[in-house]
Amino acid sequence: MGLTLTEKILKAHVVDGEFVKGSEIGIRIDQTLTQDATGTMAYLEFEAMGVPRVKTERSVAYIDHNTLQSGFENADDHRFIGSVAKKHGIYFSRPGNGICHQVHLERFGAPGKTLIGSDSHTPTGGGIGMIAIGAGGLDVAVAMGGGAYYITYPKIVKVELTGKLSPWVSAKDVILEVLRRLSVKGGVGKVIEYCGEGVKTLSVPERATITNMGAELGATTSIFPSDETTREFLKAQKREDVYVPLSADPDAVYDEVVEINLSELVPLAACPHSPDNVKTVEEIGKLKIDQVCIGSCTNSSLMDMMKVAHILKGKTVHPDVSLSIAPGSKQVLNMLAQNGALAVMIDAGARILESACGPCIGMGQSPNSKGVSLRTFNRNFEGRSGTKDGQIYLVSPEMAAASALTGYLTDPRTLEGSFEFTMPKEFVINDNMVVPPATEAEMDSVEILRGPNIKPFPETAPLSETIECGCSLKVGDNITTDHIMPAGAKILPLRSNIPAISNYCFTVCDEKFPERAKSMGKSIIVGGSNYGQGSSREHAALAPLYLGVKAVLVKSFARIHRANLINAGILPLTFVNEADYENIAQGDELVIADVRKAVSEGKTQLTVVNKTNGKEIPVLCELTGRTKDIVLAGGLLDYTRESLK
Ligand code: MIC
Ligand code: SF4
Repeated sequence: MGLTLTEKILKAHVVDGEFVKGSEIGIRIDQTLTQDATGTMAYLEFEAMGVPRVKTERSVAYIDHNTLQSGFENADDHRFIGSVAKKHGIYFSRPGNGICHQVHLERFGAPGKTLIGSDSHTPTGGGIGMIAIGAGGLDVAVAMGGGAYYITYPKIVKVELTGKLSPWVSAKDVILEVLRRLSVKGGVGKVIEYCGEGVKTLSVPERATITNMGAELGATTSIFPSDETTREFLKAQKREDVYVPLSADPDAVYDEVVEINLSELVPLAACPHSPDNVKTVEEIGKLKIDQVCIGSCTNSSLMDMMKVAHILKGKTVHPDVSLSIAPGSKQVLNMLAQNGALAVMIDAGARILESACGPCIGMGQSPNSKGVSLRTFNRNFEGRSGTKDGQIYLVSPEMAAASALTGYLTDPRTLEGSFEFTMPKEFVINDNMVVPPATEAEMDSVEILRGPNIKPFPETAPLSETIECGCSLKVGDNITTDHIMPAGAKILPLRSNIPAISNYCFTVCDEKFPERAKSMGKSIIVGGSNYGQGSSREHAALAPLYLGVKAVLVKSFARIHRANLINAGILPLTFVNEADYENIAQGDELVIADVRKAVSEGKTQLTVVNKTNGKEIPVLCELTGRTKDIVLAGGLLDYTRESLK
C-alpha cells in the first residue's frame, strides 16, 4: 500500500509511539520558529530548562507582531529575544525584516523537513512541502532543547485539485471554498494534503496562502507536494540546494477526499465574524466599505502585491475608504521599491505600513465604529481588529484592491482584462536583517537583556487529590483564543507579564471574570464546542492558570489550545453527554473527587458532582501516558525538569 506525503515525512521523523490513527506519536523537529508575542514566554521557558544551545538544525526568532512601540515594553521584549537568540544558537530576524511565515518560506523552509512554530499559521511552510505545525511556546522550547513534539497521528484528507483558476479568482478563494465546505471545525485531527493536476497551476506563494489558512480549519497542518515549481522558487531564492522532490504515492490511501475544480471557483468573502461564514459577492449584496487592509501572513507575497499594484495603477482610492498595505517581508518591500510598484501604490493613496502583522493583530488601523473593513487576512473574530463592533470581511488581494477603488464590495471580475504574474527568476536577496547566533566560544559572554516588564513563568502545582471549587465562567460554542486572551495594541505589550495580562482574560465575554476568578482562588471554566480555536497563544492557558483555573470542561477543544492547557497543568475535560452542558450554571459548586488517583490510574471517565443541583455528570479525561504525567506534575515545565533530573 502506498503512502501519503504526510505519512512519508512523519515516518522519517517519528521517534516515539506507534503509527496508528488516533494514537500519540512523537516526532523529531528539524526547525523551529517563534514570533515576539509568544517568543518571550517560549524563551523564558527554554531558559528554565537549562539547555545551553538549541539542538535543532535551524531555529529562528522573528520580531513581527508587537512592532508598535508606544511604551518601553515591546522594545524591551525585542532586545530580550535578540540577546537570548544570540546566546543560545538561534537566528534573529530583526523588526522590519518581515512576518515570520513569509520570511521563513523565503529564506529558511525546506521540503521534507519538520517545523514547529509558536504561531498557529506555521503551516504556511506546507506550501513548499514541509510538515509545519503551530504549537504552544513550551512545545517549541522543548523542541529547541532536542525533545520530540507530540501529535495525535492524524487522519489525512486529500484535496484533489483539477482545472485552473479563472482570471481574478485567487488562491484565497480556494481556501475560502474549503472553509465553506468543511467549516472551522472540519480539519480537527486532520492533515489536509493537496494533490492532483491543479497543483501544477499554482505558484509557491499561492500554495502558501492555502496552507496558511488551513489553520482556520482547525487542521494539524496542510501540505503541497514539492515539485518543479518548488525547485524554481527555491532556485530564485538561491536555495536550490535544499530542494527534494516529494509527493504521495499514486496508490496512497486517504481517510477522506474532497474534490475542487479550480476552473469553477468564483471570488468569495468570509463575512463577520467567522472565517467559514463564506459567501459570494452576489450573496452579500451591495456593501459600502470604510476600510481596506492588504497584507498579513496569508496575502503579502510579491505576487499578491504586484496584483494589487496592477489594479491600483493610475487610479485613486475612493474618498470614503482608507487603504493600508503591508508587504510581507523586507524582500517583498525592496522588490516593490525597485520595480516601481511601491510608487504606484503610494500614488493611488495607499497608506504603506511596515512589513509586520500590523492590523491583523489589532496593532493599529482599527476601523471606525461599526466600520466595514475588507482584509486580506485570515481571521475576522469579533473584536480582533480593535473595534468591538467592526465588521470584518476576509477577501483576496484582487477583491480588496478593486473594492478600495469603488468604495463598495466589488467582484474583481468586473475589472477589465486580466493580470498574469511571472514569478521572478531571482528574488532580491539580502539577509542583513537576520543576525546569526554567537559561536560556541563566544556564547558564554553574551548578556541577556531583561526589561522590567518581563516577569517569570507563573507558579504551578502538581494535580491535587480532589478538585473542589466553583464554576467561575460559563461560555458557549466556538470560543476563540481572542476571547480568552485578547490581543491588540494595548494588551500585547503585556505578553511577558502574566500577572498583568491576566487582568484582561476573558474580558471580551465578561469584564468581571479576572476579578471573580481571583477572589474564588480556584475555579473551573465550562464551555461549548471547539473551545480555544484560533491562535497558538499559550497565554490563553497561562492567564487562567495564574487566575487559579484548575480544569476546563467543554463539549470539545481545538487542538493547540488543549495542548496548551495540558502544558500549563490545567485538566482538559469533555462532556460524555453534551446535554449535560445544561446541568452546570456559572457559580455552581463542583467536585471531582479523588481526581489525582483516577488520573494516575489512567481512568478516562471521571465524575463531576454539581453540589448546587445534586447532578452527577460523567466527563472524559483523555490523557495518554505522557500527557497524563504532564498534568500530574503540574505542567510541561515541571515534567521536563523532572525528566532531566
Ligand atoms: C494570531 O494570528 O492570532 C497570532 C497573533 O499570530 C497568534 C499568536 C499570538 O497570539 O501571539 C497565532 O496565530 O498563533
Ligand atoms: Fe501575524 Fe496575522 Fe499572521 Fe497571526 S495571522 S502571524 S497576527 S499576520
